[in-house]
Amino acid sequence: MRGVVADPYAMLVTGHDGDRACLLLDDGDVWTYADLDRRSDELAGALRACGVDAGDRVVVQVDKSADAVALYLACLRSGAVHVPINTAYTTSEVAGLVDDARPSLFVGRAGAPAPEGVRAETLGTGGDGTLPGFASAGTAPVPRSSDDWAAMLYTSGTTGRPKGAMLSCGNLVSNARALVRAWRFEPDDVLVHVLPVFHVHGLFVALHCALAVGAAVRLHERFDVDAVVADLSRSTVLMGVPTHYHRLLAHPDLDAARCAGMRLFTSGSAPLPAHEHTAFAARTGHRIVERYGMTETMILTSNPYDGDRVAGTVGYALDGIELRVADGDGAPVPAGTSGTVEVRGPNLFLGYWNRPDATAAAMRADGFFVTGDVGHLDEDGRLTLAGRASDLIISGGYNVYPKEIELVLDQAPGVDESAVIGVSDPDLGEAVVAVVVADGPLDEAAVLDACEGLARFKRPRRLVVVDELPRNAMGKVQKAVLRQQLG
Ligand code: MLC
Ligand code: AMP
Repeated sequence: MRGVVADPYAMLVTGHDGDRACLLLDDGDVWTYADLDRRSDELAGALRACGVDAGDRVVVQVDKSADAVALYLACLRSGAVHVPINTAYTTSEVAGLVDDARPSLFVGRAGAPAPEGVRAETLGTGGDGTLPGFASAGTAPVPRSSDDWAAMLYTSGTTGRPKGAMLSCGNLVSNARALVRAWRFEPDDVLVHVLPVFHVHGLFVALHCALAVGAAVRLHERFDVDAVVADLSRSTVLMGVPTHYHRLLAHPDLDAARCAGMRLFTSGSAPLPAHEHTAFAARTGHRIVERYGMTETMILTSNPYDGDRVAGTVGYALDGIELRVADGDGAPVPAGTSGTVEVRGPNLFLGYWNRPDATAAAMRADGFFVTGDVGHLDEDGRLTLAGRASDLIISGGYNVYPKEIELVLDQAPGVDESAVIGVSDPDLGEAVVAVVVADGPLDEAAVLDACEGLARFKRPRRLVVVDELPRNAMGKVQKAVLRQQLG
């Protein structure tokens, strides 16, 4: 693939008629494709003025806005590496990521504390940012090929230490093309965009599918269920996590008439409960297309656009992606047998930043990546996921790594040891619960205070004190037992 032209910026922006509507904003403002190109050009000029060269990393922690989209595109345009991070991360979490990424520039929110040791600017929502603006920078887009590094998204492992997954221009372009084909995107589509733009789902899957065909995006700055229901009658596509569908189903105005112009609802990032799939179909007449993806691999499988959309399954491998379910040695297991999902194709990331050990540990000799997800294939290649090899918690579509929280809890006053698990939650899918063994009198408020350095979505919703943690013969904490007891 080396040297093959793969230009995400051209695919997303300049490949379309500049007069077409591109971003439809909450305040009624409309950005055309020409507007988006102009603003991305200005921001590319600003990046250059801040000393950012091609290949440099730009860590971005900004609120969702049209400018945030343009800043991502400015990175693509100037050959810089876009490193978006969760807006919920605390100062200490941001410092850790900046330390790891070693960016040339950090772009944060106006008024938010800046990390140390790096040039820091802000992107304002109303022209109040410090990132220098240029009327027209006239920066020619840097030519890109498929192996060029485009973006880095942080994801953790069982150690709880975040790793930067390096994604290439080829990853972005090939996955967008495969999804556009699979989901039949057309220029007349109008996508309701409710996802954050710091994860694969909102940034690449949702945004790319629409922009790759010159369609329009209704950019919701946050998920407001009333605003989303109102938009359904003037849009064609919605992509969400299961929590979004759970909240839509609780809305009294969700019905088939309102969804008459919609042609596609997709769900992913976490398992969609089969009963919600059924309830949504009964209410709206639409069967949600559930798909499966991962930061390191982009989207891997999808239920079919035509054909059976089976609740509780994640469908078939996308065009060009090889998928197998294998045993512990990477040998494929027969259909119907459970194993680990492994994948190979143009969607596969470049590796973990500065972590050749972690990259090697996740790869088979024949180039397959071991996802860590457990499932089985049917005779006809349809994948059903059954769980994960690791004890990763997915809460509202955000990944929470128990180890990271356990390390904090173990330092809290009065805590001897801890185990963090996800318990079933109707809204979030899984909610974070901390199980602790005390080594003296335990002040629960003090224990929760010790978690202040963690983003709020990671903090335990419940604290359970036990005399001892259940362990197997090897001494390993049996989280499945805890989940069963507390779920
Ligand atoms: C917010 N809160 C959460 C939470 N999101 N708590 C647990 N889990 C979550 N996911 C908490 C906040 O800390 C706050 O708590 C309170 O809820 C209200 O915050 P909010 O910002 O107003 O929440 P809300 O808008 O309701 O957010 C819920 C949500 C959001 C579902 C809209 O979590 C979301 O956008 N999730 C999508 C995640 C996503 O894009 N995942 C894709 C990963 S990519 P407090 O204590 O302050 O009151 C990937 C690959 C693939 O996995 O396949 O797609
Ligand atoms: P992330 O590391 O944030 O990219 O999260 C990827 C993980 O989300 C995958 O490894 C799966 O465990 C999970 N995931 C994504 N889509 C689905 C889905 N449709 N059903 C079940 N799990 C999913």
